[in-house]
Amino acid sequence: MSLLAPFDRYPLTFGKTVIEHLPRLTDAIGADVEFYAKREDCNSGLAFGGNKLRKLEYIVPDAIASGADTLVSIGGVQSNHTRMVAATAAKIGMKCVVIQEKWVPHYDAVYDRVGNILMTRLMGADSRLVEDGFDIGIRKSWEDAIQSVKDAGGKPYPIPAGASVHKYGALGYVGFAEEVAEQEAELSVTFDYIVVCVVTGSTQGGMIVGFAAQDRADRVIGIDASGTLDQTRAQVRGIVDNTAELVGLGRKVREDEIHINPDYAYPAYGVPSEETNDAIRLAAKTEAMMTDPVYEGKSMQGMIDLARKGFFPKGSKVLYAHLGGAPALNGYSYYYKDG
Ligand code: 5PA
Repeated sequence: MSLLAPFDRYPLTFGKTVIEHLPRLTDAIGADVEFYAKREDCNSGLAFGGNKLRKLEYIVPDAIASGADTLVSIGGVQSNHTRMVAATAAKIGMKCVVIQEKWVPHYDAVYDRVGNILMTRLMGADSRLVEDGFDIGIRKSWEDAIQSVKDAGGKPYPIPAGASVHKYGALGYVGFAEEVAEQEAELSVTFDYIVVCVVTGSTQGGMIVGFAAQDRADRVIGIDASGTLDQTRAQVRGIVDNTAELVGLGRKVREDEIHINPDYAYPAYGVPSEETNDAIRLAAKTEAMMTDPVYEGKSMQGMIDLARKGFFPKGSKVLYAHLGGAPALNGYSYYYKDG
């Protein structure tokens, strides 16, 4: 039985996400390892979708039950998460306030006009730009936004960065693990590893709890894109413990089941390295699969590099969790003007 049976879910996605074989990327990597992608980036018709919608499906019932009229959240200028909160608010008929902090030292001329923030504004969210730098924790600017909704006579429903340190934030990705097991049976494949980008932690945290129920959480390879490893790891640990308790996993997840690789977050959160850009180009040229310079490009880079270094034993099947994020590419046009 599903660990999620006791929880309400408000559908925002199309249903099970496609698992796609990546034969040309597999050949180009040339490591005798077979690559597949689970396309969380194509999971919905709501404003280009992505991982946050799978999380928000388990948060919306609580938001509606609370009697709130405004979703309040936070992210960077090109946050995918705030785009998805704005989309959810539009879809369920609530108002939306999002704080967008200067998380990234990046100065493309139209960075605050295109991609995610453009869609966020189009969907009617009140998007407030503030100067604070990168931090995945609870921020004063977010608390001020919550207060401002109350002061105006509204009823806010707070959603933290990445929907991560929310009681129900990781349930969606517990469901991901169950879905993978069902699809493995349908497709007659077994994946030896799952590669996933990690920043605020509830995507990987949920997966760890879901795969722990199948005794293979140690096969979830998190690739850090935050550059603040200790804080991210502590946040994942907390999310795993709370979620394991919430779903009744029945045991504590061990430290060796939480795998986060810090080697690909350089030079900084939101700034791609030359190797990140090469990985983005390779996935685009071989599979027409778009990855972004903030998140998925870094996990793609990590997956390619780990494969070439022999981290995955020969013959392994590796599932890349593609979490979305491509709209941010528009904010980085200078890097890709020549492809
Ligand atoms: C994000 C997050 P977690 O935050 O759950 O660890 O997921 C990392 C991640 N891939 C991976 C994409 C495309 C993402 O958008 N994005 C944040 C945002 O504000 O968009 C929460 C940071």
